[in-house]
Amino acid sequence: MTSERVYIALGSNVGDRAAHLAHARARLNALPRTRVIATSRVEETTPIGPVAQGPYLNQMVLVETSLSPEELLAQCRKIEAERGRERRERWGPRTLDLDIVRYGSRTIREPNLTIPHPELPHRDFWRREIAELEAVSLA
Ligand code: PH2
Ligand code: MG
Ligand code: MG
Repeated sequence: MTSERVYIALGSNVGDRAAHLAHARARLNALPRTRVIATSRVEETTPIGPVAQGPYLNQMVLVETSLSPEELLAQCRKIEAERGRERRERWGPRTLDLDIVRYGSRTIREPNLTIPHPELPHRDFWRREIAELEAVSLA
């Protein structure tokens, strides 16, 4: 069974933000055929996009998994739901967001999943956090 290195971005700007991120890290590490290899530092970031909302805590997590992209996406949605995530307006405030940013070297263009994540070129903090994790995993 081959596993892939997958970068998952965590974000939260509602409620106990640090607790939501901690829940996501623990749940990702407990998924079948999956383990968390490294985590970036947590950063507080200014909200991006058209909706007025509070600041985010963001963090990048590097996992190794043999779940398929679709299986992993379904698990991420489940973890979001556990923290009361509601899908209302696009780009609006959220208790917990898990975005699959990179999945090995794969390119995926499905209606519900685009990899690499289309926002990657526009989010300096994601690129900074990935660079941090690449440094760790080469050490
Ligand atoms: N996520 C959004 C919308 N805006 N802004 C920041 N700073 N961080 C995010 O993770 C974020 C955002 C939609 O997913
Ligand atoms: Mg997002
Ligand atoms: Mg999302």
